[in-house]
Amino acid sequence: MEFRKFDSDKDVTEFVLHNTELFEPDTQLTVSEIGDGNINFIYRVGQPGGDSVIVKQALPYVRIIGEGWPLSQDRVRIEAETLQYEGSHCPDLVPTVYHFDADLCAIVMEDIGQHENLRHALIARRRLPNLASDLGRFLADTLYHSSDLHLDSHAKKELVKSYINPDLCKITEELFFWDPYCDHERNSINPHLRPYAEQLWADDALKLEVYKLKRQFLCDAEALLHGDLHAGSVFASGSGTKVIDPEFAYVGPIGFDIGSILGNFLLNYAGQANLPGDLAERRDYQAWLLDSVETLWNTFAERFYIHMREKTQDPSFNNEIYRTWYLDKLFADTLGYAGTEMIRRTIGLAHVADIESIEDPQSRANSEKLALRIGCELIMARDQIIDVEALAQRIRRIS
Ligand code: SR1
Ligand code: MG
Repeated sequence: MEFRKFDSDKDVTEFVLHNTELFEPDTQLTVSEIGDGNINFIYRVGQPGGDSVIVKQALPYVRIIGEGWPLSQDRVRIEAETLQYEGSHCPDLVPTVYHFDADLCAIVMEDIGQHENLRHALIARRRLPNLASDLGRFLADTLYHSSDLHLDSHAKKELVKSYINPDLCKITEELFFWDPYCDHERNSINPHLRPYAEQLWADDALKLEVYKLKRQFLCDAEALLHGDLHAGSVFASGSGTKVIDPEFAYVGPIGFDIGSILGNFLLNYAGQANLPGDLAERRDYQAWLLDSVETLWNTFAERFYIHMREKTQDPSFNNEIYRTWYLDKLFADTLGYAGTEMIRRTIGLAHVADIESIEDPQSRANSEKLALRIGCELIMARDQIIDVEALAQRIRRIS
């Protein structure tokens, strides 16, 4: 069958009814288009007041740009397979995939509508008790089991092969590691921040470190990454967490995933300096964000270390000094990628509402300056910050 975009509600409901057994065949379903992302079309399909599912369809281009930015639809196969892989290790932390259709480039999956998008939750200063430990567990379990520490040599190479994702990787290569470090037409810069962006473009020492992180992103096939683990890719509630949207998945450096999500906690930290609301409440929330960063990293590190010590087939990991060196390296990579996420979300193409929703441009620039300062520091000092407590201290000092 040839690809065609769903062109009516009936088209979408028939797709669900024909391909799943979740509803009786004659059920009247309603459809609403709920996508607010940059790339795809997302529909909620369900019985009014009853069960519902999500349908995601990938078009051959970037939704917000149009046909001028073509994009491989293989991304939706990669997303479906990644969700299934992640679900095999953390079934409670990802939506269940009910059906994947390669011709229509569409997935039917569990509706996680009872959870809130993490970005909105962070902006509203909600405290989510399980969030940081859930994310640490998600990262440790999905990354460890897709790395050379766990897989045998042939299985690992097969994994690399089936997750070759050049179009989506190219977006990251450009938007993370190139555009923000020059006066690129895709950048979007608050006029009050422009002198600081220009200063950054002239900072050769910083750019050298970013080139090194980019080299690692291009070459370091360490584990199967989610590939786009920002706050918009996480949904959370008081009782649980769901990670969605792994269409950027590929086999890359472990620190990229951990750094991306930590960078988003810190972007919210920078936003809280100037978001509306009581100052004491915002400061308390910043403290909660730093605690969450610590819990996330510590949960990841403890779990990953136990996997290394108890499960790996690679005899190198019988050596404790090597295990510790490996975790220290992951921490430094994490800090570097957190820094690049913060910088690209501040002066690059895709900004975040945590800062963008600050109405007054001068106050927004103050949060943006803080994000740039933290981002640069994480990149430049990533080999000197010895642990996550030292990281939190350093951030408190900067702000
Ligand atoms: C054109 S895509 C812009 C950004 O949206 C995605 O979610 C990724 O984060 C990408 O960098
Ligand atoms: Mg996305």
